[in-house]
Amino acid sequence: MLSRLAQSDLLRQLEQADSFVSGEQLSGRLGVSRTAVWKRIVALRAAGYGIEALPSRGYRLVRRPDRLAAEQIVAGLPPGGLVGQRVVCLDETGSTNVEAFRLAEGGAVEGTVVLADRQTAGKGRLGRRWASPGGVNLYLSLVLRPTVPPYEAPQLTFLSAVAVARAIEVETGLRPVIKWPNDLLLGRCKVAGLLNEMSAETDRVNFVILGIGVNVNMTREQFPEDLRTPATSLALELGRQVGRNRFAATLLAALDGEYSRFRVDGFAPVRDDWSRYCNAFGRQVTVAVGRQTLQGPFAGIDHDGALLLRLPDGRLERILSGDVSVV
Ligand code: BT5
Repeated sequence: MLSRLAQSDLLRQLEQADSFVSGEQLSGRLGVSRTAVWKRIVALRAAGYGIEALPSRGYRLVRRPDRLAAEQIVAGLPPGGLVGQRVVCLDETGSTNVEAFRLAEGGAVEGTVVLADRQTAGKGRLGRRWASPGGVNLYLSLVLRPTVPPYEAPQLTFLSAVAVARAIEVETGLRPVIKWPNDLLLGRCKVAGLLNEMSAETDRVNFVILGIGVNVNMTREQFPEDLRTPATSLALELGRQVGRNRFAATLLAALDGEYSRFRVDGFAPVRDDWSRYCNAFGRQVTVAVGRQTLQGPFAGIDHDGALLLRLPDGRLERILSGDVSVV
């Protein structure tokens, strides 16, 4: 069995070439024999790639499979990043968060990413479900091992929200809005959700799992009927399909950029970026916190990610978790 890395090296060469690349050029660039190049071509074809081979001219990529493919995602990543050092792509799993948690407990390196084509028990927050049909969306979980105290770990939710918003903008030109703390909306409809989980001791984080679900090509009929908020997908908004592997690579690159900046400069720049995607400033919001409902103008987020709500008596209330709706 050929390694994914070997396959993605070859794929990168084929992707970068406009036309045919000779077997000799490929073997030179990859530093392997022509027989080894041929074996990789065979493996890529088995994975669904259409690769034309002409004895006089070499090889040419003519078709990419529509399935989620680790080698295609890795080939789309800038080299040297931390996020995506290991990419695990599954056809089906209960929840990528559960799978990533298991890998992290077993010592998976920081930057490990688990994706699944479909989830049979996709998790939302507070025991809610995330609709996860196959063949259309992204369900992705990233293992991070930040050296921050546990109370700062929720800051990473903001980091992932900014990365998803950025990836949507770059890949589609659409302008997403972030709703505190973990929803991404297009118009008033939810297009992505985040579920971050953590393993920690009293004073240190062992690891954080950033769980991200993006509705990429989901059709109207695939949404459950009993949604809490109206929902949409990138394809429904654009009127065309969006390549999942390419979107995943753009998202992982954005996560990598945000995380490396977070490690150097801390939360402040993340908070600034997050604020630019948030349209709730000054608007009346209600926040359901447990059984209590609070209402007031949205006054931003605090240095640690807490939502700031101006109460009728003028006090600023800090809220660490809850469900927000803009009135
Ligand atoms: C979330 O929860 O928004 C977090 C969703 C996180 C999903 C990812 S997928 C990869 C990783 N692995 C997992 O198992 N989970 C993460 P919450 O704010 O609680 O929203 C859940 C609510 O959104 C549900 O109760 C539904 O009303 C609605 N919903 C369910 N599926 C949806 C979908 N695909 N698109 C939009 N809304 C949905």
